[in-house]
Amino acid sequence: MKLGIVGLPNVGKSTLFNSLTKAGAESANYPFCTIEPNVGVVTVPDERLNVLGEMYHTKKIIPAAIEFVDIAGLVKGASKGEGLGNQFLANIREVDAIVHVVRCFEDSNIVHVDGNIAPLRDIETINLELVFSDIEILERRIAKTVKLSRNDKTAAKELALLERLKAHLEDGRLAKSFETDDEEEMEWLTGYNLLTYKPVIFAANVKEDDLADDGAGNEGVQKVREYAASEGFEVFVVCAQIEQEIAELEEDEKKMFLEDLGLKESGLEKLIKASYRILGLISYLTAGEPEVRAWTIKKGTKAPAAAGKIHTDFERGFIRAEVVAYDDLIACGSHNAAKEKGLVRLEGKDYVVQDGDIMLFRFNV
Ligand SMILES: Nc1nc2c(ncn2[C@@H]2O[C@H](COP(=O)(O)OP(=O)(O)OP(=O)(O)O)[C@@H](O)[C@H]2O)c(=O)[nH]1
Ligand SMILES: [Mg+2]
Repeated sequence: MKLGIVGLPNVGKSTLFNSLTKAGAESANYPFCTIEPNVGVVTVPDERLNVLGEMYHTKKIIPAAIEFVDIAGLVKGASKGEGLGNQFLANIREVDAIVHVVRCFEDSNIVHVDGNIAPLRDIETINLELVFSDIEILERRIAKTVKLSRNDKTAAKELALLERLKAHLEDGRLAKSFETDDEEEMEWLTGYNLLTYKPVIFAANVKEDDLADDGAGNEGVQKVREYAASEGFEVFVVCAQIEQEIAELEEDEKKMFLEDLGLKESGLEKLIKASYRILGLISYLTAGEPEVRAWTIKKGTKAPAAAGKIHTDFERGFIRAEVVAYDDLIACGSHNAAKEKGLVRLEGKDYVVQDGDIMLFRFNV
């Protein structure tokens, strides 16, 4: 899973990126601090892995991982070369979802490129730049398709789609709200990798005081929430600066620090949960003495495709899977005990893998 971070300059993107990835990217109080993209990987916290690790006396625990890409800030007119331009958006064309950092904190010491705190205006600015960047992609695609379309029906159909899509974006709307039930069109639309077709998670960056009530008392956050709800996007409230401090603490110190702030989980945990939700992801697990590991799949994935995450041979030569639900395994205390109780099932190729399933694949190639 890959997430790309966007937002205006100086809103806390790199601060958040650092707190998530501990990658130590440069962050400073001036716009356009980030020029070259920063890439970092974080592991997905999953308490179940540690429990399994103890049960199996495991040598190695491998959690699922998420890659973050932190890029330069966008300003109004970036598509026309303002600020650092918009070329760097190419670095996030391939991400699964976008984390859009919106400044919702007042601090006269931290420069806001547009002069004052106005979350909805800022969102609009960024959205428009993403839309313009998508239009550029479509225009290139149109130029390629025009010639082909003269004596190729499929190309002509695609050209018509491209023109409709472009008109939609030129109205200032996101590709995500473009409607079609034609399967071929849907496939094309997905294939263009348009930024405004991707799911968005807003990170409302607030000051420390706004954390305890999850931003309820912050008017800007409320507006972001309303907007996000209308588009079907997620919001999480975070204080990037505090997150950075939390990230530097040891595990037990972290818990105490969060409790003091009246929080149950860190921003990273909130973000990961939101990403899983928005992308429809779950984890299945594999467990044994050599390693305990989490594997990320889409909800609804069947056993062979899930096996393919481990190795393509597992999918190609899939015979069946031995499955036990995490809660059953823990309740029984061991794999053998679960087996005796009949809780270890044999499942075939139509089995839909569930979150927390502990899987063992039988295959033959
Ligand atoms: N008060 C306060 N300051 C913050 C917070 N988050 C970030 N900052 C400060 O804002 C400034 C800019 O932060 P960066 O993380 O570099 O911002 P950016 O969005 O990556 O900026 P560019 O790379 O220039 O686009 C730094 O001085 C941060 O310390 C926050 O939650 N509260
Ligand atoms: Mg930055």
